[in-house]
Amino acid sequence: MRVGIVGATGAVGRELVDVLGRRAFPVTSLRLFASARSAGTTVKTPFGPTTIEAFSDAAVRDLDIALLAVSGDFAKAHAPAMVAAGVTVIDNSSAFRLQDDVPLVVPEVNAAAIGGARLIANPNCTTAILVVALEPLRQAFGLKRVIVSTYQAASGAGAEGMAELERESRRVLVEGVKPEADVFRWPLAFNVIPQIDAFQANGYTREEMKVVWESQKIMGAADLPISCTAVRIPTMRVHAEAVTIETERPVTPDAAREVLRRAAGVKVVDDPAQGLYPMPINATGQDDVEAGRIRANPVFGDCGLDFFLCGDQLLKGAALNAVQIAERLPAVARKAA
Ligand code: 2RA
Repeated sequence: MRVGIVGATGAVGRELVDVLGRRAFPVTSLRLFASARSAGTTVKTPFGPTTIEAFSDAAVRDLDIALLAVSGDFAKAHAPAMVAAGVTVIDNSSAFRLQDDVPLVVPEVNAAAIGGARLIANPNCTTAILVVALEPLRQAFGLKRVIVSTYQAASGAGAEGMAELERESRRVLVEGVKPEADVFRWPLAFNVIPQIDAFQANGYTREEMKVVWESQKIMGAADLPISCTAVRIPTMRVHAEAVTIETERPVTPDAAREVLRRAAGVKVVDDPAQGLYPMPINATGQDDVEAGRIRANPVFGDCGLDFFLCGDQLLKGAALNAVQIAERLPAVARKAA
């Protein structure tokens, strides 16, 4: 397949190159697109040295698959022309996620939604990490309600967010100076910020509402009540999520553990006596979402469960999920068969 990555120099773009390589995606040619500022630079890739090209609508017309790691506005402006030119587009932005005729896909949950679509949306990182664990529990026990609190890493704001956390930490520790924020609204080093994206009229942030709307769409559970509190914390690239569910049928921690052990994309790490539970330090660079601290929630009687998730925001939350979608495209799946 002739594959292109648009936004190739960002944190997700770079990760896409790696993921395509290590999953041996059937690439006949890989082209990397970025702004004119980065064009001309040659970078090493698993498919050989590749020179970054300036993006233009004409330049991407010959691709079979375009993986977009760009802003929503950029995706809205350019994805339709790519699709019209015959390119299959997998878009990492929020531009098309809630559009009825665009599948929003986490392959472990709703791969069938891809069908013959030529524009497929990759979910928000927080959503992807959540539903990969939530859907198997929903299938096994039913879900009545979901309450999530997130602990989101700097990488959610891209390479600039990661650089800002590093710079701020240095300023505090080495120079003893209170840092000033640029990418984030407030300094992130040695802080937590209970705001990710803009506030909505209902008092939730857009990030929190993305978790609600996107999870409902991916699981095909439009009426499932979900509440989310999204918080930025000073970690580098793993989002953690504390999840409480009320199930329709009784659930026990052992039964939930067994379901999650069998779930694709989930790794159960749950031996509190040994100090084993999901942590960003271990989930970094891992494809699977770690699940642990699985325990009964007494508020909901026999039907309550609490658990904790950690997932690499740049992998399952972005690049890995996008490549997993690409692997399920009919033309790619045919080649692999
Ligand atoms: C964040 N979920 O963590 C957003 C980015 N996709 O900021």
